Amino acid sequence: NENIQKVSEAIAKGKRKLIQGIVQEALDAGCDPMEILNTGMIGAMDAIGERFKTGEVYVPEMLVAAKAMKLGVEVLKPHLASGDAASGGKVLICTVHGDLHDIGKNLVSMMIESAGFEVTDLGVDVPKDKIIKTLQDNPDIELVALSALLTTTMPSLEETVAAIREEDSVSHVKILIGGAPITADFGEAIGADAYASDAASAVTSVKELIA
Ligand code: B1M
Repeated sequence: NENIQKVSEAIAKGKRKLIQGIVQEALDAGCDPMEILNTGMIGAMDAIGERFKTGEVYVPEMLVAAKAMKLGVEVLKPHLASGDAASGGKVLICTVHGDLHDIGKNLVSMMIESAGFEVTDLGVDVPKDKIIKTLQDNPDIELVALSALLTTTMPSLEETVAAIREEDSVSHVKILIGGAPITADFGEAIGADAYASDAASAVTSVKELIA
């Protein structure tokens, strides 16, 4: 599809001024919002990640692509909301300590929120102590959603889960984890309640765990 292709190119080239118009055009042409997101945007991010790995592009290129994607998601957001609002349980979300990647976390947050849950987002690079303090200050939070995008921050994710489990006042809170290097096996090994591979399955997991 030509419109999706255009979205993909605009993300890959970091066209911050053009991306919103291009996404709107794709929507106007009748493209499925999930396809624009998955094929157009996430596909382009995967491609830029590959080019980074092979040394064809550097961190600044990843950064402008990320900025373009964020702008594009703003246009997509109202179209991604799922209709069936759920219980309204409370969820805490963040990217773990040492990790600055937030696009996936933001998508997960957005989808959980639009499914009817109340989401508190602590942002990126969040130390475990801050997570525990927030859970203690907000005893009605039923689930914490942790994102990690780097193999080097998987230990940080593991430490965060362990710290939550070891602190009696918050150990009952359900834990959902995800992010590109994370697997279901890893989740099981570190004692998380669930693993989700993408934003849509994160919503399914949250519903199963606390709705
Ligand atoms: Co970075 N980066 N990055 N980066 N970056 C990756 C992750 C990498 C795979 C690229 C590569 O080499 N191919 C690689 C990691 C390699 C590894 O660990 N094995 C990498 C690296 C190495 C780095 C640096 C170390 C580079 C450097 O400085 N030398 C550095 C680390 C900084 C840090 O965090 N301390 C770094 C920096 C950056 C930028 C800041 C420039 C930028 C991030 C900007 C931002 O987020 N605001 C960036 C980007 C953009 C990427 C890539 C290209 C794209 C990430 C992205 O946004 N994808 C990425 C390559 C790639 O992912 N293919 C890469 C789109 C997003 C929607 O997908 O986040 O996977 P994702 O989220 C998905 C799922 O994973 C899942 O749902 C989402 C939707 O489907 N999901 C969850 C995510 N969280 C979830 C939580 C859940 C459930 C599901 O429940 C709680």
